[in-house]
Amino acid sequence: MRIGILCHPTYGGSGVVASELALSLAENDHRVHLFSHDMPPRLARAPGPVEVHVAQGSPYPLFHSTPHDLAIMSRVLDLHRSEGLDVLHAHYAIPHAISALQVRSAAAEAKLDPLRVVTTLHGTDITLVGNDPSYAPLTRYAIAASDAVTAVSEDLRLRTTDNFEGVPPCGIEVIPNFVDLEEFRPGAGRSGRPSAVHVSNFRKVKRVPWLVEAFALALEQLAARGSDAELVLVGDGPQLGEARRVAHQRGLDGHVKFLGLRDALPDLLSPADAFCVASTEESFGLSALEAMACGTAVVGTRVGGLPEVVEDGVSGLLSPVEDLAGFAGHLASLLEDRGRSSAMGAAARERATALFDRRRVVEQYESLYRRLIEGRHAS
Ligand code: GMT
Repeated sequence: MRIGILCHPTYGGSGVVASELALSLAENDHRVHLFSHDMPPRLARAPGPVEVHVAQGSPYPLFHSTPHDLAIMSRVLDLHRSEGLDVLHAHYAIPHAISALQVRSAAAEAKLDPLRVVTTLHGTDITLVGNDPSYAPLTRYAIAASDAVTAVSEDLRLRTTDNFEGVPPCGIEVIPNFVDLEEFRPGAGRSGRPSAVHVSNFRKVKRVPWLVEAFALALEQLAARGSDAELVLVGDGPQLGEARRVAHQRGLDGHVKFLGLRDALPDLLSPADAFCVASTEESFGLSALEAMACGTAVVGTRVGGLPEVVEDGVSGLLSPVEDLAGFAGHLASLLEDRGRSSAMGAAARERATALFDRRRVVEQYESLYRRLIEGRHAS
C-alpha cells in the first residue's frame, strides 16, 4: 500500500506512535511517506526506509505565524499527484485530520486516485484541545468526515462519543498504542539505591511538581524505616522549573535527578524499581507501556485509559487522581520491596507482550487500511 502519515514532531506521544508505525509499515514493504513541520525525533535516529517530508512554509509579513499546516497540505497534494497515495493517516485531530480531509477534497476535484483518510485520536486532541470551543466544531467535522477513526483506548473512544454528540460509537475503532518488545526489554537487573523514573514533556497535565511532592512523602516513609531512594526525571517542558523548585524546597537535591531530553530510554527505564505517572489525564500512557516492556512496574493515577494499560495490583499500582498519600504509599512500597517490584515488573512485561506487541497492533492498522481500500469499511 502507499501510505502517507501526518504527525506532530513530538519527542513522545503521538509523534512516537506515528514514527514507529511508519517504520513498521515500511519494514512490511509498504511505501511510506511521513509529513511533519519538523523531524520527529524517533524517526531521526532510525534507519528505516520511510521518506520524511518536512514542510515549514515561507514566512511573509502578512502572516502572524508561518502557516506550516498549509505547507504540509501542499506537499501531500503534490506527492499524491506525482506518486499517488492510497491512505492518508492523520495522527492527532487538530490540525492533521483537517489537513488530510482538505487534501482528499482537492484530490477528488482534480480527479486523482481516491484517497482514504484515517484519523487516530490520541487524547488531548479530544479532551483538552479538541473540546475547547475554539476548535470543537472543527474536531466534530474531522471525526464525522474521516473514512475511519481510531482511538488509542476504550476510554478515549467513550469520551469522544460522549463529548461529540452524533458520532456513532461503532464508527470509532480502538487500536491501542504499541511497543517494540526487542528494543524495550528488561536489562541486567536491579542493584544499588532503589529508584523511580518518570518520562514526559513536563506539561501541566503530567503534574511533575505533584510527583516530586509524592516522592518526598515516600522518602520520609522510607527514611523512617532506614531506607533510601532516588527519583530520576527525564524530559523537558513548561513545568520543569517548578519541579526543580519543589525538589529544592523539600530538601531533595541529592535524591532527585533531572536528566533533560534523552534517547536511551530502555537503559533508563529497565533498572528502575518503579515508573511513575501522576497525570490528571492520560488517554493511554505510552511511556508507561514502554516501562512495562522493560520489566518495570507502574505507580500511577487511575485516569483515562491508564487502567487499560496497567492492571492495578498486578503490573502496577494505581490510585485516585487527588490521593497524594495513596500515591506516595504505593511508591514507597515498591521502592522498599525489591521482590515485589520485580514480580510486578515481570507481570508488566507479560502484559505488554500479550496485549501491546508492535507486530500485532501494526497488523490491525494494515487490516483497516485494506478494508478501506477495498471499500469494505462499515462506516
Ligand atoms: O499529551 C498530549 O497532549 C500529547 C498527546 C500526543 O498526541 O502526543 O499524548 C497523548 O497521546 C499519547 C499517544 O497516543 C498517549 O500515550 C498519551 O496518553 C496522550 N496524552 C494524554 O492523554 C495527556
